[in-house]
Order: sequence, then structure tokens, then C-alpha cells
Amino acid sequence: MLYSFLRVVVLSFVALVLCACGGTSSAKKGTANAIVSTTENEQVNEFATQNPHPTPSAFDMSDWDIEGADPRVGEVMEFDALREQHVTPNGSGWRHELKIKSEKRVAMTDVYEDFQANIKVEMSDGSKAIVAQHHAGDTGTIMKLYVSDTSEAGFSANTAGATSDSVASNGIFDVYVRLAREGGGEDKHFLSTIISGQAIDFRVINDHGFVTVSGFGEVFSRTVKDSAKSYLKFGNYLQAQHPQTRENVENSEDWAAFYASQNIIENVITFSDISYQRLVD
Ligand SMILES: [Ca+2]
Repeated sequence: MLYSFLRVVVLSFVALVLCACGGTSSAKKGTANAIVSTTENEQVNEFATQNPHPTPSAFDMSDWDIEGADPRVGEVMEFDALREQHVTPNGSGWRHELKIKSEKRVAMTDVYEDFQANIKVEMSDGSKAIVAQHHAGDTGTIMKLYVSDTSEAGFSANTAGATSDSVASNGIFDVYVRLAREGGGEDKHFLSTIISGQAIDFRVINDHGFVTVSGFGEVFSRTVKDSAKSYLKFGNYLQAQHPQTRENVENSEDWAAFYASQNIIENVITFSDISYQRLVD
């Protein structure tokens, strides 16, 4: 009897210890999984946790020149190229943009920049706009973020396997990036398709000439071709480009008639949760 009692006590103790160890093991396993998961999604999590969601009032407007009217509306910035109709020499369409002031411009190799924004797109079918770009000192461009309802093709599928629409004026917009390669030429990277009313979770980091662009979970990096007076622009640069043939309308005096002929009557790009960090060497 005593033996049976002791046996039960010993077995119960062993069971308790095993149970406790198992629990500890499960907890450790859970922690380990969390660590593995964080490592696997390090880049995504980094983008998620570093977004400070500032209001435009914290955005330093003294760094920027405005092409068109002040875009600030409450907590967001609204860029309407059809309303502002800003024309620049050698431009390819009406603009409404912010750009780094000329006296603050430096080579991309001399600055660390981190620009983030949620970019809502409300555009008529057939529209094509550049909504963010690193511009070279001359008329060239280094990085361009496009939203385009044109026939442009030649994109590889994104990492999720999605392909570009590449059909003109059907209300499905291809969102893509062009980066000028250091050795000449440029690469383009398809991010996603959207329809009017949807938004892009955009971020571009220039770490001394090494540019990383992200949106829709896609991440694209290049050491880019540089210019001594490079500068960032963002907003709405509405291309005067035929959506089917992709021929540009050269004369700015013809742009109003061109947009009307394509029934491009709405073109508002709204930036919210804007963040811009700039550290010049
Ligand atoms: Ca399309």
C-alpha cells in the first residue's frame, strides 16, 4: 500500500516536471518562432515600425519650392495638375509639385534622404502622372514613380506574380518605378496595378546614391546615376502623352485641348502621412 502510494506520488511529480518542461519548451518554441518570423519579415516590419505618421505641420516647408498653389489642406497635401496648370521649360505636361529649393540641392552621394507617404490617386482613365522623382540638375531624371493608364509594356511580373495591365485608357493604372543605372540606361520595376481611388504606400530612401524604393510589399534597389545638383520632387506631374501611342504633345499651348480630347477631367493626387528626413553630409 505504501509502495503504491509512493509510486503515485513519484509518478505525479514526474508528470508535473514533464508538464512544466513541456510548457517551458512550448513557450521557448513560441519565442523562437517569433524571432524567426521577425527575421524573415525584417524589411517589412522595419518599414511598418519606422513610419512615424507625422502631420504635414511637422513637415519642414522651408526645404521646398512650390510649383502651383500651396498644396496643404488640413492634415494632407492635395496636388491637382489640371487646376494649377503649372508649365516648366522642357516640361511634358501640367504640374503641381513640391521640389527641394535650388540652394539646398546636392549630389545624391552627399545626402541621406528618407521620404515616405501614402499616395491616393484619383485620376480619369488614360491619365499618366509622375508622383515622385529624383531629378538631376539638368533635365534628366534619376528615380521616377509613375501611375499610368497607358499601353506601356515590357515589365517583369512583381514578386507576388502580378503583371502589368499595359492597356490604354481602361481605368486600370500600372504603378511602376524607373531608376537610372549608374553605368547608363535605366531599369523599370512594376509594383502593382490600382484603380482610381486607391493608394500607394510609397517609400524611397537615398543612402548616398544607393536608392531603395518600396511599395505594395515590393522593394527595389540600385546604385543610381548621379548629378551634382540632384533634387527630390513630389506631387502631380501629369504627362501630356497619348495613352495609346505614347507620343508626347510637345507644345504646352496644346495641352489643354489634348487632356480634353482624352476626357482627362480629374487628376488629384493626395499625399498623407508624409515624412521626409534629410541629412546632408
Ligand atoms: Ca490600363
